[in-house]
Amino acid sequence: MKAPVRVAVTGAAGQIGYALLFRIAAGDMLGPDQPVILHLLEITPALPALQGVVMELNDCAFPTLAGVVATDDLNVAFKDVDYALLVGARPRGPGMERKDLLEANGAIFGPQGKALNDHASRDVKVLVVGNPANTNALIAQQNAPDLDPGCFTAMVRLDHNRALSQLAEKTGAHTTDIKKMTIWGNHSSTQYPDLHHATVNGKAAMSLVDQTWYEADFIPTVQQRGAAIIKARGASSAASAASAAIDHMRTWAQGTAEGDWASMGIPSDGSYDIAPGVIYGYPVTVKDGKYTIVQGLAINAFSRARMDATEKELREERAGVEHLFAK
Ligand code: NAX
Repeated sequence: MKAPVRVAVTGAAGQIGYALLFRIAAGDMLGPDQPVILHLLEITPALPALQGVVMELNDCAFPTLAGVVATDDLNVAFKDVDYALLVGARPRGPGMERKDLLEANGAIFGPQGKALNDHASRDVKVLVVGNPANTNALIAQQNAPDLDPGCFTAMVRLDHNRALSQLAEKTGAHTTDIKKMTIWGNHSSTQYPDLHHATVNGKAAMSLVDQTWYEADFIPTVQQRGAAIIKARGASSAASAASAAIDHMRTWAQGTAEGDWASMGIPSDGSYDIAPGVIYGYPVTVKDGKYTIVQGLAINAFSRARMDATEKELREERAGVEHLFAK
């Protein structure tokens, strides 16, 4: 067994938290030889429920669970953490405008960014799941001036996995037969799931499906999948979101397979003419804990228009939260 690492999870008593913590503790995220100490953050009223979750975690007697810290104090939650999964967020209430939502989440992710800045490991890997995930990640990053901006990422892996599942079903393949799936942009309905570079058993995905299915079926199904789950289940995606968060962190820690890539929401460096700084979904390869944007992909006019539309939304969101950035 390796020395334990510290993993913070916020919103730990919520429904994604309940699907996530047991898998992290079981070694699904960092491997069966990597013990973890969980740092669980909740708001004060949820601490009794969180205690119940801690009791259950202990009752699993996981070989890879080396300790649990449960707290409502940011400074305790992020002390020396190597990984942070920021799940807890303010949901959109009735009549709430996007501006109010961004503002309410700013009040959560600004202080969390500052606490990570002050207490976390210097190469902490931060994944924001709580929506609006990309812009929440930006707010946290902009309140953590002493950390590398690249420490902050947002989750588009659920969209990536949904796209794999749709394409696998359409082509009669398994998701593991598909390589080079890409989600560009925002984790919102403007995201662009791009099949132009994907392969199924080595064949170009676009040669196996027609443009009408791609445009009228595949893209909207992936974009609207979250709403479809809420309609069917009466609650938002939880187990699949938790699974995607595990995938995102495992890829970041352990790397991408040769000949494949993953989609991650990361700070734009201007690649593919996306505004620098916004947290944008890109295809990335990962090696030794560092992600690199896949370069040189041919972008046709269809893709360009969709990549620009989701970038525009992210620039607008950024303009709405700039006053929340640390000076
Ligand atoms: P729940 O409402 O079940 O749980 C959220 C938990 O966060 C609650 O226990 C709440 O007490 C806690 N919380 C709220 N403010 C907090 C704070 N300041 N510090 C610590 N904890 C806090 O929501 P759940 O279904 O678990 O979803 C969590 C977030 O994930 C939501 O914002 C949701 O929109 C987002 N999602 C993101 C997805 C993605 O792909 N990026 C997909 C799934 C999900 O919709």
